[in-house]
Amino acid sequence: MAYCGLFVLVLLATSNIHTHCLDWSGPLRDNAVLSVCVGDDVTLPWDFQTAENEVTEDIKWEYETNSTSKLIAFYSSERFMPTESYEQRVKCKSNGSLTMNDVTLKDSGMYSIRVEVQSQDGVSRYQRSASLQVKDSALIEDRKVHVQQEGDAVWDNATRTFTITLSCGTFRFTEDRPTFDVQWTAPTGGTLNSTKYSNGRFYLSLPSPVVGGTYTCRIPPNHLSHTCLTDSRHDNDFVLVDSVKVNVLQTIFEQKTLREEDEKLKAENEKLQSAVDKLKEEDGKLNELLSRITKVIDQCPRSWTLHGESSCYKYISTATTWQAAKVQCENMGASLVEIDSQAENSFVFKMVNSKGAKEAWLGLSDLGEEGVFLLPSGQLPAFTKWHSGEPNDSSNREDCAEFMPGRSDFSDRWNDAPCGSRNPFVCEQHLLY
Ligand SMILES: [Ca+2]
Ligand SMILES: [Ca+2]
Ligand SMILES: [Ca+2]
Repeated sequence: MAYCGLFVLVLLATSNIHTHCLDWSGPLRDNAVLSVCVGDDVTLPWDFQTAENEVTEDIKWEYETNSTSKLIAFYSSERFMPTESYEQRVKCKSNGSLTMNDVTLKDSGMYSIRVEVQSQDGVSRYQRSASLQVKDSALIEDRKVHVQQEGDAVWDNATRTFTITLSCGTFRFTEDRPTFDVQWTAPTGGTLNSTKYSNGRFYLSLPSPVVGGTYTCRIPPNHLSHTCLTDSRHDNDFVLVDSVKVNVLQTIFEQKTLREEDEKLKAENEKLQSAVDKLKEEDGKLNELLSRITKVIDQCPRSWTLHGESSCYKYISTATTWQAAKVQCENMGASLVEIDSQAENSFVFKMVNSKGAKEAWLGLSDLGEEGVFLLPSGQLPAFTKWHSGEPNDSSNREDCAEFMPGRSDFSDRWNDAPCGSRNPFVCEQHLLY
């Protein structure tokens, strides 16, 4: 080589411009880098002309990586011969140049041609090399990005969200996994990330509220595949999401959900109501049972008489002043009888009348304030049955109420009498329950 270069210089200097040396006529400079995409055909344009005094003895085309060196083709008996592993893909294009069809990522590496020529000066060897960089062409046949909306909007009852899914593709990566993520642009100008990748398509979920407008998908510009697009104008595509349609759908779905929830609530309400009814029924049964139990358990003490559901009565025949009678009842855990109803009045009157009492004390007096009759408990009576003209506080000294069975005109009606008089009386004891 150095000898030949020097020879050319010498020839140029003597103005004798004639090729006495192998000439690389192809456009490719030595150690050039060739960029191609997966699936492309590539030409290694090492076209050369031998000088008049040179005869091609041998040509070898080789592929090299860091670890291996492989013969692609060779020159034998003035014929071009691809090696077995390349014979389907490699063709001689012209003298020295060759083409390789349908390149794959595995074809990346260093390619070289070694030429051996014979002249009268002996054997000369020439070499050219090129680096082949195969880019991952991620796209399908038409090498264009396609964006579309995936079916209708989907409403999720559980989360009450409304989703529209867009997809961008279809990609075919030489490895199974995507080597990049596409770039999505929202109508607002913001960028969005794909939520899923499947079978060559990137998916973008738009959650509610969905913003209507144009969504764009593109391959990242810095990715190698970007230059493998057939036309850079097709490096992105867009889809229009109709905001009016989305809003109408959203409203319809929300109303449907509300209706369903309403019906669910109604059903639950009915269930609760029937549970309440059942409880009421059981409560009634329990009350009935309780009153039966009470009747069995809560009986009046011996020598006391039950009347109504809640009181026991005892007639004390010993004539006593009203106040002493009151204390005596209290000492028995009872009170001087308090008449609360006509039924009780009749019962107590019959009791004292049957014992032959002429008069009998009742638990009612105006000792505290003249004219204001109170029960021993201090309460105003809920029921009274004074005889007409009574209470008359005769001689200003009548402050305690009594029955007067001895006076037939009084019947079961009441009179006020001097508290110091001595009368039989009735004590009333309330049953505890
Ligand atoms: Ca009473
Ligand atoms: Ca009085
Ligand atoms: Ca009186």
